[in-house]
Amino acid sequence: MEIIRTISWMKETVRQARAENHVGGFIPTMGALHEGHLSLIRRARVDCSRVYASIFLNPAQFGPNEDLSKYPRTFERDVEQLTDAGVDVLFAPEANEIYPQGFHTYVNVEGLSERLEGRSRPGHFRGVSTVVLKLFEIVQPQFAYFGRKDAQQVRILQQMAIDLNLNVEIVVCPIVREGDGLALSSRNTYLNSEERRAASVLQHALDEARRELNAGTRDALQLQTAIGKVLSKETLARVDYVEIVDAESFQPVSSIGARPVYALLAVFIGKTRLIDNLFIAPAAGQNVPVSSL
Ligand code: PAJ
Repeated sequence: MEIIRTISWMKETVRQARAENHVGGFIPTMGALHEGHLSLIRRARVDCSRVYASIFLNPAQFGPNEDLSKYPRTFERDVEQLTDAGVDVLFAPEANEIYPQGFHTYVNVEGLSERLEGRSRPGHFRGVSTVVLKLFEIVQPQFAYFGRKDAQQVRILQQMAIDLNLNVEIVVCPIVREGDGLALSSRNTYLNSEERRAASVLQHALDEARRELNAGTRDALQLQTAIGKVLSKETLARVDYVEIVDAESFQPVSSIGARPVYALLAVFIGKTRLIDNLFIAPAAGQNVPVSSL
C-alpha cells in the first residue's frame, strides 16, 4: 500500500489510475480503525479496481469542547489493517495540507445539517461536508463508501453530491456491531468496563423498537416512548435525543407508513456520547412490515 501525504502527489496518482481506466472506490476515515471501517473497504474491494482510503482527523468537524485532542490515534496499526484489507493507496495528509493559511471556503448542506447531530454539535456537518468535498475533489472516486451508523452524515453527503453535481456514487453500508450489539465506534475506547457494559443499552432500546414494530406499532410517539423507557433503566445512560424521522428529510414523523424512516439515538454513557439507529424500510408492496439493517 502506498501512503501519500500531499494533495499534488495524490492527484497525480489518481490521474494515472484513471488514465488506465481503473474504477476508483474511496473510504474516508478519521483513523482509529475497526471492523466497521474495514467492512467499507471490503465492499469497495468487490466493486472497484482501485481502493483509496484516507485518514484525516478533521479539526473542522470538532467543536471547541469536543474530543479532537484525545481522539484515539493508532496510525501504525491502521496502516497494517488497511494493507491487509487490500487498500491500494492511503491518503494521510497533515491538517495544514487540507487547511492551509488563508483557507476560507466551507460547504453547508442547509436544512439537513441543523437538527439532531447538528444541534448537539454546532458546525459539525459544515466541517464534514467541507472536508468530504475536498477529499472527493482530490481522489475523484467513482464510488465512495459510508456507514449507516452515521445516518445523518451520509444523508447530508448524498444531498451535497446531488446539489453540486458530483460524479460520485455514494454507497451506504450496514452497521457493524460487537457481539452484544454495540455499534463499533472509535469512541468506544473511551468507555471503562462498567460503561462498556452499560453501552449495550442502545442496542437493547433499538431491539425494543424492533419488537414494537413487529407487534404492529406504527405510532412514532409510542415507539419513541418505548425506546426512552429502555434507556431510562440504565443509570449510566443520559439521553441526548431519541427521534423517529423520515429517512430523506430527517424531520420527525408522527407515524410509520410507506416511507423509510430512522429511529435515531444519541446517548451519553458517562462522558462518552454514542449514536446508533434502526433503519426501518417497509418492504416493497406491503403496508406495514418492517425490514431493517
Ligand atoms: P469515521 O468516524 O472514522 O468513520 C469513517 C466511516 O466509517 C464513516 O462512513 C462511518 O459511518 C463508518 N463507520 C463507523 N463505524 C461504523 C460501524 N460500526 N459500521 C459501519 N460503518 C461504520 O465519519 C467519519 O469518520 C468522518 O466524519 C469523515 C466522513 C471521515 C469525514 O471526516
